[in-house]
Amino acid sequence: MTDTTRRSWLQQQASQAALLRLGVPLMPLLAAPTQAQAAGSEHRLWYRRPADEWVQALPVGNGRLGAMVFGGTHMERLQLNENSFFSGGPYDTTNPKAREGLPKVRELVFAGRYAEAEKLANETLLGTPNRQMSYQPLAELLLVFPGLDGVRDYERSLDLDEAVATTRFRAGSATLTREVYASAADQLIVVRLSADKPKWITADITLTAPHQKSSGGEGQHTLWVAGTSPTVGGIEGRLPFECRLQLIARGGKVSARNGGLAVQGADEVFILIAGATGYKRFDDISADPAALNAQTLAAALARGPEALRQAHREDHQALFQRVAIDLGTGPNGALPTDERIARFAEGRDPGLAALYLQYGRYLLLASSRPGSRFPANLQGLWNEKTNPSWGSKWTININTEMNYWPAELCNLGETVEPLFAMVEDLAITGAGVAQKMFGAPGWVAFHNTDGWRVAAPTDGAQWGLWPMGGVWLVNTLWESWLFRRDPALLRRLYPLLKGAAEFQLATLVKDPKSGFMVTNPSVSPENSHPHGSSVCAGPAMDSQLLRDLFAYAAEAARELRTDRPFARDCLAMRDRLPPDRIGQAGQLQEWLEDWDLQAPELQHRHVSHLYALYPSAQITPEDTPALAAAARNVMVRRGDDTTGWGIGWRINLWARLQDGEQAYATLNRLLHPKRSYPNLFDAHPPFQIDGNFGGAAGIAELLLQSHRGRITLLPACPKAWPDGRVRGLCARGGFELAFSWRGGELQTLSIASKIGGSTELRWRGGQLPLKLAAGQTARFERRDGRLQRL
Ligand code: FUC
Repeated sequence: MTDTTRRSWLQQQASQAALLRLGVPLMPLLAAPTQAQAAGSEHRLWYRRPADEWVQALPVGNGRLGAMVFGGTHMERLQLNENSFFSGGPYDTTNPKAREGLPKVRELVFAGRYAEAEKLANETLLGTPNRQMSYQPLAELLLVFPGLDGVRDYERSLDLDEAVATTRFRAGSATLTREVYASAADQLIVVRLSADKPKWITADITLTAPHQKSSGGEGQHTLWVAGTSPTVGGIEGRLPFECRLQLIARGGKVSARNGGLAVQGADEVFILIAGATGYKRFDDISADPAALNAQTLAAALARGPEALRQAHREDHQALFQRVAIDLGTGPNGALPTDERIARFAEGRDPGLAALYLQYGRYLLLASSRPGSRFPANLQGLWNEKTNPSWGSKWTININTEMNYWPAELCNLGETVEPLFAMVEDLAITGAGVAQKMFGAPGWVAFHNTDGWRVAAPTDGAQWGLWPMGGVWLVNTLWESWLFRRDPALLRRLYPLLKGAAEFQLATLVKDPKSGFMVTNPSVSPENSHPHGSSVCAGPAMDSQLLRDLFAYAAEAARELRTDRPFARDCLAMRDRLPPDRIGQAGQLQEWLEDWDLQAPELQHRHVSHLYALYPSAQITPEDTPALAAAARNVMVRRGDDTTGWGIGWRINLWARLQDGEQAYATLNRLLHPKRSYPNLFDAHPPFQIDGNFGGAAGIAELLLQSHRGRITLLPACPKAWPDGRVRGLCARGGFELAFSWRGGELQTLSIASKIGGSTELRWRGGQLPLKLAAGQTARFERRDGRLQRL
């Protein structure tokens, strides 16, 4: 067997095994390969030109180390990142003045003197300093290929299934191939240079870093650069880093030249790249990056390039291949990816939406893996700038949460692990803020955090004075419990939930007008109300988040048979929160008072008060039709023309409103050159990865929803995808599904329970209660116009 036929044979076996595991009838799902599959474009981004700009380069990542691959012919550039590399060093912005300022700010808010409240909050309630540290680029690898003539037949691609970026072209009489991947299994990035003729690899190799203090090499096969993080805003740069490479040349000659390495006439070359920092924890930077890198490279050398590649493939595919999706194909599917994006609106390329979902899964795997304490940041882990937009850190009033929306649904629960780690750290730093700034128990986090896990409010009260960042994070982690029902996960989550709830129980105050218990001060994320500020009391989103938090904390306590009085307090407080209200225009109200229509920015990108519709399920068309109609009213008023992540959120919201056509129209805004760069990175603009993840989750949400004890198949499948099939999506309650549809009608369904349990299945024209034992699969097929259990 050739490599390619062996590979596709292996893939086929893997997907057949997965289908058999799910008990899916093989015939309808293993029909003849589609056009896209035949052309191999199902999982590929590809281009006819090298990248001129960073947002044309292709990302690889192992959850900790990442590279952007430019694919130049005479010069290749790899821009490298390591996800713990932040400016500054351990620091704490807790502001003790807050204890004094807090009661006054509260009074001003309740007196309706919002602008004064905001001013005083800026003086007393913000962290000091009120700026956080930013994520930094690690290093750059440059490869210069002298003497290449007659370059032609160029193509570069990213194969999502192999997790390899490939550049291939002809020069002179040879075909040259360059492959780059980031291995989670061996914790390094590997570059392979090869040719179909011997002695064709000649290259000059240099390694540099924006924060470089020293560099060198050992022998003729190693290069390293080292330095420390920059000092920013008075926070001393103390985090050491090192990036180190090891060359393996087969044939030819290697020599040291101009601080780099020169390879002459080799048959094949491998460059192994390791990167690390001193980061151990937010308050401990004592790791030795040079020693870590030397160890990583020594272990890799001992294993050899072929073993590395195989380990990478197995590790990646075990996760990536859990989901397969086919939304049909069209003529534009055969075009290079940038052209597909430019022409998506023509409606001749349903496969691009499937690719977008799989790219979201690929990016999540590449930027969030167990073993790292850093969840996917605003740019995943890819950043070339020393002063990136919004610090390329974690904005936790939507963006970080959105990053994890596809995680469980798209069968990559493992990727949530670094988010857990970050929240565990925030529960420590946030306990300091709770105590020293609010005199409260538990923990709190506001709208942003950085690599040092800063939990105090930052930037300015207008954005930062939102004591719900931690709440939204734990509510996000709760989703993992809902999907997996893993008792170990619940035990780990419980102290985080409890601490978040304790802070809120202690700090909610009674609204003198309504008598409800509300947050004060707070904001409805980033949206100004008509009274000269965004600072307010009890915005709808806060109450929605708290309704979930208190319910989850009480449920967790009950599951774990602990803390009965605490659980009772949570439920009692839950009853005292303001309910969602419908305002004068029939809209779901954003604030306690009906200010919505007077707000200065009627099309604001944040739709915070729609949290109750998605990602929460407090509002659904079936259970709360009046509130669902009011949410819809907000959607129409706000409009869908917004930032990348704003569009990502709206796709999910339309999906929950079961409006497949509007969701699809919104998806068209995302899969458009204005909101997707040539490398399919989401454009806020600038690049922000949340839109990729929100969009991927949204595409899945159109096909499958599971909340409130029901699983709905094709709840909002747009007409543009009349026929399709999907395998491996997950539903809350520990279910995994495969299903196919034709003419928008469900044809086959296979649902497996991992842990045993009941649910209610719904599809257009039918519903059915279902109870499965652990490991049991139920299969259905449409026969005589009806879905029948086999
Ligand atoms: C919030 C959003 C912005 C941006 C930033 C990172 O402030 O309002 O649109 O996404 O986070």
